[in-house]
Amino acid sequence: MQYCNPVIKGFFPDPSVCFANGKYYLAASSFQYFPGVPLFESDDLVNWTQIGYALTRPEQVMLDKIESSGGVFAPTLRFFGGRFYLVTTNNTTHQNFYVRTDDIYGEWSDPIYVDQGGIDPSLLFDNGHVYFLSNGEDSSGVHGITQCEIDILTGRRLTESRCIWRGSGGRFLESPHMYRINDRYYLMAAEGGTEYGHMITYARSESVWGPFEDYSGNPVLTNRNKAPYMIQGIGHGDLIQDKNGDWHILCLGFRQIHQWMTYHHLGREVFLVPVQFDSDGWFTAGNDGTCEGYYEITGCTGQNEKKIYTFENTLWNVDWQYLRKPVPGNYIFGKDSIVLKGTDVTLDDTDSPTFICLHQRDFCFELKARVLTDGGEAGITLYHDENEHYDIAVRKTENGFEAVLRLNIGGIKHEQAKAYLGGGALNISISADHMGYVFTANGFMLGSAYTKYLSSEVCGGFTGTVIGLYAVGGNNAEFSELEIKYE
Ligand code: 6LW
Repeated sequence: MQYCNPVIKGFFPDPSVCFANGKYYLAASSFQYFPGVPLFESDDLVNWTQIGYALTRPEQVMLDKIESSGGVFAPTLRFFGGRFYLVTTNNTTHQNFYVRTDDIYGEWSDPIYVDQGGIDPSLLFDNGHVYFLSNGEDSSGVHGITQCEIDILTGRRLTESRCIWRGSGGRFLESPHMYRINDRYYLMAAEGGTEYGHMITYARSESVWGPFEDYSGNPVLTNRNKAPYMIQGIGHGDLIQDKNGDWHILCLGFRQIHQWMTYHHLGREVFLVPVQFDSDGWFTAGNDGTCEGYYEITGCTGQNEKKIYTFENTLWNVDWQYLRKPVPGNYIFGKDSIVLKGTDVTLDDTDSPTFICLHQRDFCFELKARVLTDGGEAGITLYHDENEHYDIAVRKTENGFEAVLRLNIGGIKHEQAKAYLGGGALNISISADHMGYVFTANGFMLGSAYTKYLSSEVCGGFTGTVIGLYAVGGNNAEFSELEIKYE
């Protein structure tokens, strides 16, 4: 069957994948969002359903008042001996740690810290040993992919941290994963930085400590010379063999808003690329080392994407996320509605406003929602970070309630339009395509805004656009009748 990339749309970067109990499981980065590390399951590597998060308790990860794009960086998900392990970095506190669980649908353990620096930690379980890899400096100050052996029960280092590979020469060598395949060790990594020059490279060795021989065709996968193709930034991936014996890389990439507009606002998404091993045990990926939009796969019978998101067909603890360290008492969950209690913390603060979001999953959607507030301000925000967000809301002023559209771009705060209302209720619609958003209040168009100002090229950082419900100002705001319908 032919499938279409990306296989997970929207801001779910740095995918890592494992196979357990007949299913595939995938983890992604989450930065300042809580709960941390979204988890997905799949029967066929093409259709992915979110099942929850690994870091569900504030005690597991410090996100309080952290910078945007700080917090939880690239995770690695592994399954060994009936147990799942999820290793990641809190890049704000510069700590590498892992959590574990026997039930991926349940709670994960408290963090177990590993005394090795760098980011993008990974684990290899091999022959009674557990190796911990990250990018960074080894004990002698050599920079590259660094490895030590650990005691998996305690996280204690059993060896020195040693640099085992310095990459193929690209900048930002990161995302190491080691695999043992047919008695060889394959070390795959990313280079070039997570932008247009991003790429995947690898080397192999007879020993887990090297020396590693570089693949002569590196980079094995990149779209860096594929402009003006819509799919760019391909890199940071994990290798997996499917149930039919075929190999694939699940990696990140992003979709530009237009062939000649090098902006992406949906964040880095998940792409599935076929891998072929040759008779000498070297592998190639994609089409001459590039990632395309469509590939064939066996063992998959159809690609079924969820097109409509409502309060009724999403789960509060599976699909929704907050910023940083949310105050649980400010969220009252209903079956088909939610009440948000606004505080003084606003969307412009690097703190935890009363805010709950879904990721924007594709370019084109029609959103509808109803909000009723007894004061303050409440509405919907298309949010990239505290500096760049578009808010449509109802707010109370001295003269009564009004609908407002506020565009925040790099410190510029512009109120596009205001309309006086008879009360605190507002029907909001947002219509989105590749280029822009159109905002409507009670059937009247308030204004529009470009998607490109919510892009990573404008805003910087590692996150993508999310659709947030929010309340500010000591109010109670009820949201109901939410529908986000993707094209
Ligand atoms: C991540 C690094 C990267 O840790 O971006 O794409 C960083 N690669 O490997 C943040 O996602």
